[in-house]
Amino acid sequence: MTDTAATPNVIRRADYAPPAFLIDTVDLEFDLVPERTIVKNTMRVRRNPAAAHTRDLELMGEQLEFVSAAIDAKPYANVRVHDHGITIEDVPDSFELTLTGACDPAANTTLSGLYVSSGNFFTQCEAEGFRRITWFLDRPDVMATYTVTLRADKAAYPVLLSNGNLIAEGDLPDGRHYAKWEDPFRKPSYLFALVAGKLVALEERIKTGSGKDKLLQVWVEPHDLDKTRHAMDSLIHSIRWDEARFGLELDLDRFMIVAVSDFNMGAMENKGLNIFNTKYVLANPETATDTDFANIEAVVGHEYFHNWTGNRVTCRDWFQLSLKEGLTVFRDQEFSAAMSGGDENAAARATKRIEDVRVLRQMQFAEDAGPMAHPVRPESYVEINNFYTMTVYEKGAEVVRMYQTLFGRDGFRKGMDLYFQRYDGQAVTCDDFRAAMADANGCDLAQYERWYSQAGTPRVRVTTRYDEAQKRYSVTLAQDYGNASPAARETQMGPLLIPFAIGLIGPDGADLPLRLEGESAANGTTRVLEFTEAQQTFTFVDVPAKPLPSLLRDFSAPVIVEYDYGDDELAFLLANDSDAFNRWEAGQRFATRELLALAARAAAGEPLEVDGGLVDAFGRVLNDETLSPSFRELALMLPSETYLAEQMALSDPAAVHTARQFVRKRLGTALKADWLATFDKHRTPGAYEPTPEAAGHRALKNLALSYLSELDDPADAVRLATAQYDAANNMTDRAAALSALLNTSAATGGDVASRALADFYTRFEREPLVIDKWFALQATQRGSAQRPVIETVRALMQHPAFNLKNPNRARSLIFSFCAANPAQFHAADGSGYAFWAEQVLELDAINPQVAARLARNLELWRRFTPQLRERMRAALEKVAAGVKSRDVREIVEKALA
Ligand code: B3K
Ligand code: ZN
Repeated sequence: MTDTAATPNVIRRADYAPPAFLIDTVDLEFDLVPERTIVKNTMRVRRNPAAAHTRDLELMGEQLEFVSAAIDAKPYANVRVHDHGITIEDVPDSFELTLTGACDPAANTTLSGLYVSSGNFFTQCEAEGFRRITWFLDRPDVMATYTVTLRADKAAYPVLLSNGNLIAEGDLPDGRHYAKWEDPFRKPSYLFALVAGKLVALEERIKTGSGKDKLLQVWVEPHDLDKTRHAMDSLIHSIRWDEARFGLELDLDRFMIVAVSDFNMGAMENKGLNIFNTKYVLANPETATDTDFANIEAVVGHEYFHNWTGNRVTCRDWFQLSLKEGLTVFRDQEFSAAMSGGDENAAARATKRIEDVRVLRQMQFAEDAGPMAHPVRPESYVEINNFYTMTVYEKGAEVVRMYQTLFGRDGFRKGMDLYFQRYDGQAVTCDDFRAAMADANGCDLAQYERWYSQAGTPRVRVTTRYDEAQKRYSVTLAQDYGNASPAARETQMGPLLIPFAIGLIGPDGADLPLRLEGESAANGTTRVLEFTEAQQTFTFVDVPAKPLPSLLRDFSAPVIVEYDYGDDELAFLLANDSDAFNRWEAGQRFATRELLALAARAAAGEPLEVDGGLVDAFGRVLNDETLSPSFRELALMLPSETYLAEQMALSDPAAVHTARQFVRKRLGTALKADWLATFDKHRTPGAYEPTPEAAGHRALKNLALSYLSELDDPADAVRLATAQYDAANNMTDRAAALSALLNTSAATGGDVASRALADFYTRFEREPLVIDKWFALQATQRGSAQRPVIETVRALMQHPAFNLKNPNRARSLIFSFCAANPAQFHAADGSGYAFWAEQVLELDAINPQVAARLARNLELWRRFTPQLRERMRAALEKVAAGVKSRDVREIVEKALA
């Protein structure tokens, strides 16, 4: 891949060229010392027969100190070391190259490459961290087999781990020791990993489906060993599920997970040696919430599933990132649905689907509406780490899910089987995946490519017509992108193939059998329409009475549906739709409409009043015992302030906050007796169990508590929350009680939370992940004119437990405030933006990847009210003027362009 002359920093998909050289084997020797680690790298290199001839070998390298070079074991002087790598001049066609260099892991605060955390060594190589360890063709289409020797002081680093199998270990002079690892599978450099330090493991031995013995280990610091069981169980469940659903077996004799507390993202799928943020490994009932337990299961699954989708078949270049990420997110979503009982139980499956769609709509739709909008397969980037996005992951997962919606589970499985049959051991493209799906199902998927190449969120406008005399019901679908952002608009070429699932509901609330014009008989009550034109009409016949359409059932495509439902129709769907997703959706539409109308009134300073129909509809859901508690909790939660603000022509977070609080209070007050009864009924006495059922009860009970905390008279909420806080045997209930107390304090201007807040800190002082929650709860609390949260946040920055260098801690305080407390962050005086600019610049000097994530928080600035918009622009310009890293620069320049 080459830079173009005009815009030297932009990498373009169109410029892909195969590597000039191939590297078949890599032998790495590490002498691990925190301030100066020596790396000796011996590679078998040859010219790539499929590439144009070049005289010199160019290898990438960053922040490395050159020590020596040799070709075929003889010192080699024709080398030039530069900022971005090394040039080995005039090389033979095939040779052994040895490069020795040094790096400084102790000083590496970027957490990319080799670094030290809590005195132990860890690596992070995806996407381009390997070049910070040694010089290499650090691109995913160069695949090699690796042998790794680690040498270190035995007392300080008793455990030495790398990818694959341990083939030798022993003592060395001067209190040192070594371990030698061999990974039999070819892999790209981004999957390399090593870990060294004082760690202990929970171990299990299992047999895979074909009867082979496997060793599973979860490595942590000694005091965390009591929090590893759930991660181990999640790993075993993942292995079993991938065998059963996709026929994919664990291919290595040993599979390791290691937890580290300083980590830029969630986890990393290094071959056989997954490295995880502690947040996605450590859990016991006292320290982790139900959500944490579920997230651990999902992330352990995700990284494990990468072993096939990502590692065995990898990406040709980073533009293909969604090939592995979209597919693997889809797989982890299906795994979590199965674990929650969703393979037998449609309601449990819908719960998972609702949670995933909520994330997609809140985060990915917003991304698609702003300056960072890009296709699932981006066309260009400045810094690849900025493209590990909601679009590549979550929209990418939807694009994979639609194959399954079109072909069914069996057809999807055929496509997956063909994909591995064709491409195992190779670095391939999104087109290759699509070809496997098309060929396995005997289908032409040419049009489907647009899902990979077009940015922006498609809109489907629906109009319907019932012909009483002919008993015909026609549904006309029209697709476009609405007023997409300029970044999205330039990618849009034509209509998409949209699988549009639909049902028709009769006046009695039951689904009607569906027969499309031209069919001989009715067939099912949900049909997936293949919608391929800009506009298309589908006609149902034998429709006895005017139905109500249930549109885009189970959210069958990542689009926005526009249809003019009346309030009574939404209430009817909320009460009757057989599609649990659309039941939830009807309630959300109803609430969103009401909330947006109220926000407009709040912005205009007009008095507020809530429609009685909404309160009644919510009351019916609350008391509907046929619905699972987890579904009721989701249906009764109002759309988030962030989502609502994005639906406004001009985002006005203060007005949205006023409207949403008003509705919360009204629902709390009007349904008080029901909330109290619900709270009581859904307690989970006895030992804590992280099962989906028990979690559903806790979620509904704690939602009741949160509505009660809105009441003018706080007595009930304070009594119940205090008792729950003191008696809790699990973190879900304790944190929910504390959150309710904080909310009541804000609602009443009182101070009923301080005792619990102080108790929480002392109780969990030695549990960093819980202290993260303590920071986050305060950063996201409701504020008031008298008590702006920014002041609390600034005070907490001075707390001895605050540490900007630890990403989890920075996220718990700074990101929580900037991204999850919109009403306070968007304070009219611009104080939130000034704080944001300061923190982005501070982080930029420490850890550009983390800084760039925070930098994205203002990218939708043009969509806000004029007063806020100008203050946001000023903050962005401040960052643009002081930024050092390529990561943050790309974000702010795109935002300001
Ligand atoms: N593949 C890693 C993400 C790496 C991010 C690099 N900035 C985790 C995952 O998606 O499984
Ligand atoms: Zn992934």
